[in-house]
Amino acid sequence: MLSSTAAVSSKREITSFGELRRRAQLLGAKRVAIVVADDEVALTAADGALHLGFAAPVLIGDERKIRTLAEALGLHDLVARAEFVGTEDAATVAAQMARDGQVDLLLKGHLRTDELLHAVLDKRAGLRTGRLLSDVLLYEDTLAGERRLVGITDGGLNVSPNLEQKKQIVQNAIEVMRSLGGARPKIALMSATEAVSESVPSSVDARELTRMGESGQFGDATVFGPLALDCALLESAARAKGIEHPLAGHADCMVVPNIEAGNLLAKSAKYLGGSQCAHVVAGAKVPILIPSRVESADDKVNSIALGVIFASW
Ligand code: COD
Repeated sequence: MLSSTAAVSSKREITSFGELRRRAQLLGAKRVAIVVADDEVALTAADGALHLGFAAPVLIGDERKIRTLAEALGLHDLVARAEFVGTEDAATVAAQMARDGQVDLLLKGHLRTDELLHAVLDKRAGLRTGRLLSDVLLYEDTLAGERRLVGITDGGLNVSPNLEQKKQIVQNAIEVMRSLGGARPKIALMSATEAVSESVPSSVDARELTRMGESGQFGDATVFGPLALDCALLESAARAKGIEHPLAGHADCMVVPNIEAGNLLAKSAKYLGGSQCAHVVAGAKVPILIPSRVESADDKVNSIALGVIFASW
């Protein structure tokens, strides 16, 4: 990944999935490895991102199966223009290609998340950087009256993070939000209450992370909590509870206490709130996309756009 303040971060903040895709288009096609590519939705998304101009798909796995499925789906242009890499061990080969700079990001196809992550985390051949890997999901939020992309982390990887792991989850979230053009991302530390209580461990961790933020450990970002959901996203709720903080009601990204909370919150935004989504795993040598099997091709195109932007940041 380029660690620069290149074009994307200097531009206006991205506030919708339409804009996310347009910004990815400006960056040109990145090489997207589809890991075990004989997957209908992943192939459809790869085709979509190819035609939108921000992906050069590299289809990895059983070449005969991939071609047969893609042709059956009518994706003839994808078959003609994609690169094929035939292998029985797609996850290992994809990680190797990413390490060697032959692909720019990975998208999970027809395999389990943990199978892909084990190849990514392989000590010798994987994509470790020494940092924690964590997933940041975006949804379109309209609670404050205008549309914007809000993050939720980590509902995908880290089951029950300790304080040190949460610190890295916050750092990854800041990077992802900066890649969207947020100059000083506002990171909310989520709990069930705004009061710190020893009997609610997430509130104690939130207080420690807030102190770290105040002492400058997270650089140019506002990190604050504990906050409950209403006070993180609604200024009126924060005001009603007397919380005087510039972040309250305006969170750009919510750091949840554990995977269950993140998973429930993200799926609520999607299924109860009706938003599309996009998500990316940060902390590895390249962005990794681990969409769930039920996410639509549109969601996966959004995730590819996010991965392209994050890879270019
Ligand atoms: N970042 C960096 N390194 C990690 C991480 C991480 N998030 N998680 C584990 N590691 C390293 C450890 O330091 C260790 O060296 C090695 O990987 C193995 O760690 P274990 O034994 O703790 O973990 P595993 O091998 O049992 O599993 C690691 C997974 C990331 C695969 C696991 O945590 C997992 O399956 N997470 C949930 C993924 C998932 O299914 N999500 C979808 C549902 S929401």
